[in-house]
Amino acid sequence: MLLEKIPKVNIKNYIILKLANDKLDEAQDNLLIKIHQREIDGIVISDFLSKLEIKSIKENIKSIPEESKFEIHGCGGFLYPITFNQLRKDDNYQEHKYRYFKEADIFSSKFSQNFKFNIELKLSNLFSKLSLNKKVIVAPGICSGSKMLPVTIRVFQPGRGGAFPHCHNTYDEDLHPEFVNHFSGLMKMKHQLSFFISVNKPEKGGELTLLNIEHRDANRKQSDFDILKSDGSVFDTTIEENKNKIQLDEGDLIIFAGGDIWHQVEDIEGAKNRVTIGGFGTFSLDNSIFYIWS
Ligand SMILES: O=C(O)CCC(=O)C(=O)O
Ligand SMILES: [Fe+2]
Repeated sequence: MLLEKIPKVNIKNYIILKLANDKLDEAQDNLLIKIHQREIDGIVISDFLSKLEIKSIKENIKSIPEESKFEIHGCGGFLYPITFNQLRKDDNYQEHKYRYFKEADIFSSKFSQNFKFNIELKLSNLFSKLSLNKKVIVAPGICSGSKMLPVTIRVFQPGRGGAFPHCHNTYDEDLHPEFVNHFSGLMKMKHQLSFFISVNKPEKGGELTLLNIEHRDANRKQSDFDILKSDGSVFDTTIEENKNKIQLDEGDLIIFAGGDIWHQVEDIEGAKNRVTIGGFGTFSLDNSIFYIWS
């Protein structure tokens, strides 16, 4: 199918294509490369997970042990397991690294089996289709023989502020050099893609907002909500004109240029939590593999 023929999500400043999961074979294009090279900005795959698969994840989330929940600063929610974002160059690095790989083992061997379907396999098949049959591999871990997590579960509570603005191209400044070296020897860390599936849709709010600003124009923040542009001015992330909001239905997956585009999660309203499951992906240095991790 020609790119121009694929329907788009209706937002102002970015091109996000929308494809139904059962129409994927018609796309016949390396859409992941097109996002990576920014010919397009993202894709929504509607009904990527069935109602039954969503139900099974929701059930499973209830059995997450309290001590394995990793609290997210600022939004009152938690992650399961701990994510690679916590492998930072701070005093907690060794502790977080130990916890990450221990939990990654448990997640792969026990927790994700309880889903009653293989989420890793489903994602690999999807990303392979979207890249004209590239090999899709969960990135190897830092310790020999270990593997990164393929996905993490993110639970955000209503009225706690969503997720602060960020873009993932800035991560090599925050992550521990051991980890940055490991990853940058394998893959193109800059311009990495983000993906997630909506598992529990909030009653209102909780949209993914793509801000009208990219890493090339601003590579750091001034405060939780303010992004400092390279020209010294401040980009206001709270005004509506600066936002492109995307709301997913349960079972839909989005993949977007989260390395380049500054983005945030809007505050959640109503009684329901916002639950997503997702990770990150990029090409190997020689472009032969699409690596995923979380
Ligand atoms: O809603 C989510 O799961 C995370 C959104 C995000 O910041 C990302 O996918 O990079
Ligand atoms: Fe993100």
